[in-house]
This record gives sequence, structure tokens and C-alpha cells, in this order.
Amino acid sequence: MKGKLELRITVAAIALFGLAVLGKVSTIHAQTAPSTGSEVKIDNFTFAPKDLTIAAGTMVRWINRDDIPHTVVSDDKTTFKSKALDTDDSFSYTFTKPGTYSYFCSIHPKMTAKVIVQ
Ligand SMILES: [Cu+2]
Repeated sequence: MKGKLELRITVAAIALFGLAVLGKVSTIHAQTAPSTGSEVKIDNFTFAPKDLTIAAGTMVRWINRDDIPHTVVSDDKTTFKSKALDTDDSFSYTFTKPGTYSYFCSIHPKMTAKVIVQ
């Protein structure tokens, strides 16, 4: 009777340990996966980084940390185009095809940068 209970506790402990290990492995995998997203900061009339290299399928999020509005518009004005972003507003776009995507701020056309999708 007592032996059976001990066996059950051992099985439960092994199962819990297994779950803990699995949880840790999936956390590490999430941290190293290339498609978790990338961020471009807009501040002081500058996109940073100016050249961003990512893997196809990555979502890029632009966030305006400047105290004036900016936009994020692809050179062809159709691939992606944000509305005017106020301070702390953000815009996201997922790049699915490899290539070089130059973009600019339509309010301040001298603000330019690019995303290189591999
Ligand atoms: Cu701007």
C-alpha cells in the first residue's frame, strides 16, 4: 500500500520535472528564433537603425520617440504606408519577400532608411 503511493509520487515528480525542462527549452528557442520581430526607433528626425537587416517573415515595428509626428512610407508608396505617428505611436509591417525596401517620412522627406530582407 505504502509502496504504491511512493511510486505514484515518484511518477508525478518525474512528469513535473519533464514539463519544467520542456518549458525551459521552448523559452530558449523563442529567444533565438529570428522571426520574433524587430524594432526601429524614430527620434530626432532619424530612423534608427538606418539600415536594418532581417530574415523574411520578420515583423518590423517602428515607434516614434520624437516629440513631433512622423510617418513610415515605402519608396513606392504602396508596399507600406503608416498614418502620421504621434509621440509613442507605432506602426508594424511584416516583410515576407527578400529584397531591399527603402522608405522615408512623408512629412520630412529627407528622413530616409531601409530594411534589407534576406
Ligand atoms: Cu518625419
